[in-house]
Amino acid sequence: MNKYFPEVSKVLYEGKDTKNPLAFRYYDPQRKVGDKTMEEHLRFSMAYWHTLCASGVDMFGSGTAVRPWDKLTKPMDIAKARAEAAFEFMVKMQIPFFCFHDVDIAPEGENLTETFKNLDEIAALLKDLMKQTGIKLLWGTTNLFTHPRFLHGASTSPNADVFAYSAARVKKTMEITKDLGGENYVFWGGREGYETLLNTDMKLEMDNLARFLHMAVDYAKEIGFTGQFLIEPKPKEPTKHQYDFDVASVIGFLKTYGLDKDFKVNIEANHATLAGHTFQHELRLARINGLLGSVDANQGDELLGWDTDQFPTNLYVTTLAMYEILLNGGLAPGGLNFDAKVRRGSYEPIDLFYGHLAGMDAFAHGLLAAYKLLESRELEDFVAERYSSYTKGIGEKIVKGEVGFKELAEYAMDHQEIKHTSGRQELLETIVNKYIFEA
Ligand code: XUL
Ligand code: CO
Repeated sequence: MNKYFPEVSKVLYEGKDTKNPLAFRYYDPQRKVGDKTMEEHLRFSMAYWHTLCASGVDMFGSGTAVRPWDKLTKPMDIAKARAEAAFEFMVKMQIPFFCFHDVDIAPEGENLTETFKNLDEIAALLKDLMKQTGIKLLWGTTNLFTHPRFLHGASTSPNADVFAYSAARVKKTMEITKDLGGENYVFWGGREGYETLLNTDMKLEMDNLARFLHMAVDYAKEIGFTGQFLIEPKPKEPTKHQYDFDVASVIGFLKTYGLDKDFKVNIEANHATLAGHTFQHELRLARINGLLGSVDANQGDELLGWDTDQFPTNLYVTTLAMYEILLNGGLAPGGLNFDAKVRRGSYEPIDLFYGHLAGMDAFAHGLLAAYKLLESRELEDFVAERYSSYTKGIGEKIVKGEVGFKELAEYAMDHQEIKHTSGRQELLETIVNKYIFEA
């Protein structure tokens, strides 16, 4: 496996002082952090679409990326070359998992029969490459948003034929995901939202989205697919308003429609910021509700209000993300999938290595800092003390449900002088910084 990236050999851990730009400074896969290795904690995954398929096209210009595997002419030959390039890349980068949409791995045919035939052929090749390398499938998903047939959505389309067609595509991708031993299956609601309420039956669309997900759960049971189902929230893009807006909306949706036992969430950092939340907020909300399943690791740009899908390099953010993930007891069977692409100006194949390396080291550093921060209990002890009024006296009675407004009003009459304590935000930020400096 040395055909598509001959200029790069296996990227290894060399430690923080290395001058080698193609070596890990922090990611040391077999290093133990607590009772797990870094590899087990982080469960890194490559996104097939950004790494193998993205060409660097944007609203103002055509593709710039130099991708030797795309030089062939027949679509199926390109698909095979992409698969080989993908595994060469993952082996060299020491990435143990990958994720794909159906259309990333195989071209669509003239009709469903041909499309499924193409998928079967490439899935067999992937299976073989997985066997040769030990690389595993983190999740599969179906692209129900690029083709014009999905212009009004998929399961939320006003056209029932689109609903049926979408079901056929998800059914097939689920079968392939199962066959490849995929550990999860993701639903990102690509165009499951609306542009204007003037032409939209919101109630029917949301009911249909739930019907579609119930059918997916039923079919998984029927074929014995035991992977975790995940919903990936995003507030907008491509539609003005997506139904899976953020973690809070998804929790409400899952509970309303009786789907909360079958789904968890796949949280993407850039989607969190588009929704006006921090990444940590979304991870926390999912975690405390028992729904944190997996992560799409990337970051946006502070000055741009769209989904730039950049490689994650912000150590403050990776540290606080790993803090939530450690408190979650890890992500398995989920993982950290780099839903990230190199910038249009970073057009050479080697830039794919620099991008993933930056993200892997940023998360490995975040893991070390977060582990020490948690071990110290500096934040936990502070927070416990801050809420200690609920562990005794009237607070304990509130928590235990022993008092109502009448008793509280009586109590308040005798306790009108309120004594606060400082929130000490700056002190706590200094503590977090200390663990980042020291990692
Ligand atoms: C789009 C996005 C998708 C999903 C999978 O913003 O994040 O790539 O992760 O469909
Ligand atoms: Co994503």
